[in-house]
Amino acid sequence: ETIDAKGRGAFIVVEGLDRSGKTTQTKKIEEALVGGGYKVKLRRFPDRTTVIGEMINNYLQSKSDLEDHVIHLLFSANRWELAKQIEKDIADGYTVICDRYYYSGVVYSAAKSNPELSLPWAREPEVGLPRPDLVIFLDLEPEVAEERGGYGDEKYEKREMQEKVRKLFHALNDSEEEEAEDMVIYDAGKSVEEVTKDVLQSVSSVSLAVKQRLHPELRK
Ligand code: 2DT
Repeated sequence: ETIDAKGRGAFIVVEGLDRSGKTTQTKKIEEALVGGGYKVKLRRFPDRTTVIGEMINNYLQSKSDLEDHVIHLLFSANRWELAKQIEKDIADGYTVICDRYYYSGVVYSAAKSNPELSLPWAREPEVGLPRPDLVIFLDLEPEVAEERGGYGDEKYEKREMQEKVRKLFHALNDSEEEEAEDMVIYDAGKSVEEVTKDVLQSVSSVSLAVKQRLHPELRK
């Protein structure tokens, strides 16, 4: 079966806690889609290769300190500087698979429990970014994450932060917001193979629906 060259690609986001296997699953999705004849582009946020990305990287590695709103807006700006490219890739028929997106953006900032940085405030700079066709959330208990060899050294890789982030991801999924419509939660505590099997079910059906134009045009 050939793929309609004029059709758009799907926009698929993989979100999850540290150690949930996001990067592994992103690659598995890529392999499966390429094997299925799709054109695929991988992306990740933060994209540390840009000037803004370098500022984010310094912050995450505690080489610089930034006020909570400032770092939040830099993460957002890092998406905006690449948004047009994502739209173009999708319009050109690429399925874009993205390791983290603004769901992490909103949830990690809100998890800081800064009373002046609420979740609705955090959401506002993201309004108008391309909306994914599917957001996979790889859910993992922080205890299990620690059993997997512990967290790294970056800013948010602490037990307390991970617990809050996890709660907020679930709250987002249970909310009335449009984010909830796009999200599917999978148990990342299973083996890599089992998680891949689960994830590919959603990915296959969404990619096929987009290809067959059963999904709306890319939304904002
Ligand atoms: P990685 O370990 O996946 O590189 O993520 N983060 C990420 C935010 O706080 N806001 C955002 O908008 C994004 C995309 C999550 C690095 C850390 O950055 C956090 C973990």
